[in-house]
Amino acid sequence: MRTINGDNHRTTYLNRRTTSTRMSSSTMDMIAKIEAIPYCIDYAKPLRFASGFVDKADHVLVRVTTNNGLVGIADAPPRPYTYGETQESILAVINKIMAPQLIGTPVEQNARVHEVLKRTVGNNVAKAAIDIALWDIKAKTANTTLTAMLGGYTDRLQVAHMVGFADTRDVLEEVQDLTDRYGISAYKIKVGRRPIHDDIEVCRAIRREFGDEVVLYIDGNRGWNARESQYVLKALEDINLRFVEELNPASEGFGRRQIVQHTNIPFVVDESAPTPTAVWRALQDGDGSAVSIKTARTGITDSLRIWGLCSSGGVDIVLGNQIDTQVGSMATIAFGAAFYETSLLPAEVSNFLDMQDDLQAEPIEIVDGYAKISQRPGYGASIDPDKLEYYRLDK
Ligand code: MUC
Ligand code: MG
Repeated sequence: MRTINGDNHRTTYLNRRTTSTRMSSSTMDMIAKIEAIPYCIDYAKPLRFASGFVDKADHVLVRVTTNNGLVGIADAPPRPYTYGETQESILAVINKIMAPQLIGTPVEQNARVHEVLKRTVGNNVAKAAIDIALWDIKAKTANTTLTAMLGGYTDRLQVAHMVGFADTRDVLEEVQDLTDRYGISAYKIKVGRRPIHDDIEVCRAIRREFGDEVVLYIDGNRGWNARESQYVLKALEDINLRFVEELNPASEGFGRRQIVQHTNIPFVVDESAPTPTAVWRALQDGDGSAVSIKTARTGITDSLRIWGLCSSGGVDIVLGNQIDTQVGSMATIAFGAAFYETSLLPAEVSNFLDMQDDLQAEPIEIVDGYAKISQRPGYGASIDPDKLEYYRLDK
């Protein structure tokens, strides 16, 4: 893998640190400012799924600045139907609770940062964004990519696209378009509708039209009950689904475990296991047999803990999509490329393609079905200032 660590680069950077007029008496980078900026960009193609729909990215851009002038960035996508957070709640919890407690904390003291964040219950997405922005700074400070800093396994990931509810004909057109334009050959189909046969037909049609090589899996977002889920698994047993995800609520304890025990297809826990502790419990209790890691909800620090659990225990990891922008997807790509176990399977990092625009200045390119990490220090988030000015809601 190509690295960006030229010696000149590093020397220049270190010189800047020792001569900077902005430098405090300490050379340590400390959190000086945390900004939470609400913005809104419409989707060209809304995504519909069993627990909700998204027709606009009404997100929060989180920007952390250090006393030495380094800046880390992250995107926070509110998902009320999954974690209870809204754009307003993310702004409030960052501005009123998290930022005041974190200002002055050295960036390198990750454990201290998390002791502070832990004092606030829930608010997964707000916490994750602060964590990602701080890791962006850590990698910039080390003048390396986040991927290299974490593990450096590869420089690209195969892409899986999430396909929302639509008529079979529209779904086939969408898949054909993504195949032709980007070479994408892995698809997660949103299911969980009634009548059940609408979803069965869509899945069968994709397998029939696009062949055996396409990686196909389904995500029910808890839309069905255990009996309906069992029925669908039986009806689709000949189309080689790679995974099934959250077909019914995990709270249907007995029914969920029956499904997981009786299918050969790895059952992915996503919204039922949004923290490392919940993942551990879900695996122990038999609520699932594979795990979705979403950096938008577990940042880098807790995603590392989940990767540790799964890679040690031989559990498949899918890199999930929180209906992320390019900035959010870049964090997922950077994390996923760091490890063998997170780069084995296609990663859901392409749904920004359905947005009308994006804040990211250097767009992610998907070529032959793969997305590459950015070679810039950090994880590659770069904000176009004019677009931010245009789309921000707090002017
Ligand atoms: C997914 O995998 O479930 C839909 C809702 C949400 O929170 O994430 C998305 C995708
Ligand atoms: Mg899911």
